[in-house]
Amino acid sequence: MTSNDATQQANNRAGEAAAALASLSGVPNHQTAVVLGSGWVPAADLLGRTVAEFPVTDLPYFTPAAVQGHAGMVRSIDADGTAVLVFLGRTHLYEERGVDAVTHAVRTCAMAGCQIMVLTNGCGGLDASWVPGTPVLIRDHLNLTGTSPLHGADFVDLTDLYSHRLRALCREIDPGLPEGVYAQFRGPMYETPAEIQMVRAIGGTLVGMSTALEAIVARSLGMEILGLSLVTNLAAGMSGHALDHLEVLAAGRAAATRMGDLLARVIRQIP
Ligand code: 8IG
Repeated sequence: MTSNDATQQANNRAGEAAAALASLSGVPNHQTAVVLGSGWVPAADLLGRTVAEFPVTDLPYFTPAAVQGHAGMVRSIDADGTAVLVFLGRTHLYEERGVDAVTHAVRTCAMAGCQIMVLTNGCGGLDASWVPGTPVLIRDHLNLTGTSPLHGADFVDLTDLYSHRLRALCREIDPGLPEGVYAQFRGPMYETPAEIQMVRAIGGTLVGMSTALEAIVARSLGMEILGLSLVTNLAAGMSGHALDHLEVLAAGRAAATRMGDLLARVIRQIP
């Protein structure tokens, strides 16, 4: 692997966090990792038996939660024998803590032993048939943040970044699940209608402020990735009314059961 000092420092810090996690949770290794984004946190309780839970800030190099609806907790779950590491909330690029803060949780999951990375988010949808509360499998992404989460000449292949195998597994569980292409913007502003037209023109069908940078790092560390979006609003200019963060949270609460059931079944079937 091509690596440099910055990569090594980020991975060393994640190694420290993983060691603290093992000692605080009493679980030496985890198998599957889940990041729960906007709208997905209410699904956490449906995933399995909680073995340990604490604020992410109990682990080295994590920063406090900055957004309503992002609890900033980490939970170790026993899902019928599978050790699942769940982050309730994430750090976003728009918090201006840099790309290493954005991807620290993903690196920590890899150092904790996870080979599967499940990334979830709440997002806007460009397909008018996706009513708020529709879950969508991420098939591919467009990184429109203007930045990279990798350091140095780390030439990572992103073909089949969002695992074909894991998407097929999800569709076995929930055959109606549509697929989309997720465009990550830096945020924190939502898009203009013109930007949504641009996304449509270049093949995007979902818009959000997370996931792509995390998926890139997960791939660079050899993990297999599943991306799941919850469409919580129609993208800007499509609904005839303005976007509202509270609307986003309400759509998540309403869809929590379907999301939780899907995730609970997926994490049991993967390993
Ligand atoms: I939830 O419409 C949620 N997050 N960029 N655009 C962007 N992020 C979002 C949106 C949206 N909805």
